[in-house]
Amino acid sequence: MPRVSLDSLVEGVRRRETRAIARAISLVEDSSPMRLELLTQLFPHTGHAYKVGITGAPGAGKSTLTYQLIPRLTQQGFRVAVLAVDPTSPFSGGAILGDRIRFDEEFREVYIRSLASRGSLGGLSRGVPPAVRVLEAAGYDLILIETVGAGQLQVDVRYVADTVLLVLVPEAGDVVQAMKAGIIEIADVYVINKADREGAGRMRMELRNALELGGRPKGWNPPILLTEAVNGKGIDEVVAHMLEHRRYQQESGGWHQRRREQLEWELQSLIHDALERQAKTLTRQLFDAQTLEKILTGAENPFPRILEWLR
Ligand SMILES: Nc1nc2c(ncn2[C@@H]2O[C@H](COP(=O)(O)OP(=O)(O)OP(=O)(O)O)[C@@H](O)[C@H]2O)c(=O)[nH]1
Ligand SMILES: [Mg+2]
Repeated sequence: MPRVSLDSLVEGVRRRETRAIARAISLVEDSSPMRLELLTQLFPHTGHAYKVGITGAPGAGKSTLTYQLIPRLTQQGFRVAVLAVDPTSPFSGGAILGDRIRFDEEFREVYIRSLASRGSLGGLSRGVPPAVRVLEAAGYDLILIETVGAGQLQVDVRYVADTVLLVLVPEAGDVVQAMKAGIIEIADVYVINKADREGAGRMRMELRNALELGGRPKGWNPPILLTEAVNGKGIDEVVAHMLEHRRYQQESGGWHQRRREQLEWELQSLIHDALERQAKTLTRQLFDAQTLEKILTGAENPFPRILEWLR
């Protein structure tokens, strides 16, 4: 893209034009060097948004909760955007699309975007930090990031969010599942949604016990809240505890530490993507068609070549 159109793209983002934002996010989602040029220009306008991760098993009620949070946060003066990290699973892909339409109709001021999967599980949320920068440059100051259930992806949310909400449902085994996925330790606020169903109170106790056994480090004591997202019940408390967690971190110095971890993770992801591109080229350089044939017949050993390159 020529310089002029990159400049006008940045201007469009700064003016909060929906099309420019969408275009910019697509550009930074891609691992081309172009994304770095765009990020270079956006950087001075970024870094200020409060990022909230909403994670949990498929169908736990993350989107419904998000839908309930938006008007309350807007009322508090936040300019809200939503990123839904979509693992393009046949179960959730449609749901996110459906959500989008519903969102778009009701909240015209709110920007909603799903980020596509790029294959590998670990790479799923790598598009999030650059997309966040685009949204920040556009003036959004609270970004809700919905990530669906697979283990690594859920855990990665810690590196993109300042506050992580874990949405559980009162079903036998949900706490155990979350523990196995390694998500229990990283949540800052626990939400037991669908509290209209039986067993929510029991689950709260079960979770509290699990957390005590886990021996969390001293400091923030994560609340366990009951909600009925479909009925809007308990949502005000979620907002209050979310913002309380932000305040706590800012006062305790945890904020700065966490931001540094996020930054390192973001940069590592970018470098990882860049190296991945280089790996393809390098492989072809080190191993041309003729060499591959030789290796297949056993006439040549491939590994010393890589070793030599490493040295
Ligand atoms: N009974 C009950 N149902 C709820 C509640 N909250 C959400 N649901 C329903 O649960 C279903 C899933 O809700 P979603 O908000 O789409 O869940 P999600 O976690 O975003 O789902 P994925 O994005 O597909 O992982 C929907 O049918 C909701 O109406 C609740 O508090 N009680
Ligand atoms: Mg959803």
